[in-house]
Amino acid sequence: MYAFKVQDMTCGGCAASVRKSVSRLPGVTAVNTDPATRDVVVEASPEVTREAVIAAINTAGYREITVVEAAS
Ligand SMILES: [Cu+2]
Repeated sequence: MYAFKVQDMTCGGCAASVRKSVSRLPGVTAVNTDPATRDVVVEASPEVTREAVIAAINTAGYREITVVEAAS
């Protein structure tokens, strides 16, 4: 699981764009986005790297990304 804060994901439209782009990565099984909290949480198989997820968020047009370390 990867978690990020995407500060420039400010509305439902942004959240949908991020979800769509990240969902396209092979191995990604779930993407949850919350524009109110700026949270993006991605469930993926181990071959999916954090960098690949960040690149997909960039591709959607969002750049203000910080990594949230998993609590577990
Ligand atoms: Cu928006």
